Amino acid sequence: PSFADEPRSPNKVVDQQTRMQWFRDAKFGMFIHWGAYSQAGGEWNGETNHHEWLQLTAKIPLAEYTEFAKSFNPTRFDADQWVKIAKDAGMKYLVITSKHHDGFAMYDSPSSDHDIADLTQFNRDPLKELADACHEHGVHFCVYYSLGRDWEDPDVPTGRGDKVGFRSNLIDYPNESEKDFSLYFERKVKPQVRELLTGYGPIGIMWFDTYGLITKEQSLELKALIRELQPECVINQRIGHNLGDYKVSEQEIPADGSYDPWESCITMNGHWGYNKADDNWKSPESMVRSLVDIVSKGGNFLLNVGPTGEGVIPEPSVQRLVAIGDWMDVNGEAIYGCGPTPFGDELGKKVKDKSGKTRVVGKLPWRATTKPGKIYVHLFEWPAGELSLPAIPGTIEDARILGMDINASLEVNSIGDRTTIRLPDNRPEWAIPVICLTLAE
Ligand code: H79
Repeated sequence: PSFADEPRSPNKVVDQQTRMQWFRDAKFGMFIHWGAYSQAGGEWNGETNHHEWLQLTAKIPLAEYTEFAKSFNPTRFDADQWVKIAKDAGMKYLVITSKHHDGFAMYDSPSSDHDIADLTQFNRDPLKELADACHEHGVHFCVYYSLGRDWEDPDVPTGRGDKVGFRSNLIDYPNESEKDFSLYFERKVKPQVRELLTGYGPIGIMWFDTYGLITKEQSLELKALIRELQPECVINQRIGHNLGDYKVSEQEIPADGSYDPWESCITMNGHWGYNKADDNWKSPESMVRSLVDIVSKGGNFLLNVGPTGEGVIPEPSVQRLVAIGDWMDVNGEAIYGCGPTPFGDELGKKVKDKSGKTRVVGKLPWRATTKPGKIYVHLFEWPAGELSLPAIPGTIEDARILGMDINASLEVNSIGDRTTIRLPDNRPEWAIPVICLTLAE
């Protein structure tokens, strides 16, 4: 595919619309939380509820965590296989943790010795292998970078949101008055962002996390650096100060799609990083439902996997991705390149209850997506007999269920300002069937 082969053009001016086009069309991506912490599988001293925050939640001093990181040896890691799993699920981009809050870089970083190359026996660069596999398979390669937290760096102040005494940085570097975020920014952030944008080919997104401590000047400088090195690279809003290209929603789907563009990042069970004790897996159907809900509100779905310390994507995640891929094989045309619902009534209304909390009431069990000449109605429940829709912006030429017999056109009737679609008695055997409405020119 052309985007992967095309060399980036430093300093070229790329307008926002052009930069965001692939992202808007892609809709579905894979988030990968993988680092030294993955080895523990969430377990430390008998406690099993840890995750990518292990260093902090288990209160491990930096020297001890560094020793632990040295044994990271993901011999079963196969970049090609990971990218194939993502691609077969219908995912168009992949975001990998290049450095999480522990400050441990998952690539050979010349500006830091707290990285996989300097600390471990694993004599490979996972990021390079993933970047190459993505580019070969036509998947946009994207990078997560923890900006506001780095528990290895002596100069990152303890953030307002962190409980005092709970934070690793505070354990190892307790003297707050000696910390200077700008030293960290110059010494580590800028060099590493440059390394990522110059050593791994085209980067689809620079996905920053936690921005509480960065100044507006620093966010601007970081943005300018990215624009200079890879003008086509998309930047998420967590670069700080509202300077990103799109907004991120974490572990939730907004009630409506009032931000544009936006993305929801969500886990498959209760954790981002690998936790071997967490069997609380979401069903494939609920994840397809989330994807449809998000796309009907104009957003993207970034769905997370947490590979093991050996480098294996857990089997329950793989199984679910296969099932999602089966749905996408039939219904992908109602997802990719689609815009939000032309209706809106189905999303319900926000109301404030007595305690002042906002709730959404009156949601309907279907979602709609659209592209020129088409409206797709995704059915969360199968209505008995017929489906009643609000006024259609156009005239329906044809209605049919994606994946069903191509001759099975459905009967459409207009009654007042509503449209009804007669459904066959036998529903399709798969969950969330999609009705494709073709509009007259
Ligand atoms: O990378 C994932 C999280 O580790 C990261 N963002 C996503 C994508 C993240 N950084 N900050 N936060 C999430 C919000 C803070 C959550 C907390 Fe907690 C809840 C901090 C303390 C309570 C989770 C549970 C982390 C420690 C205990």
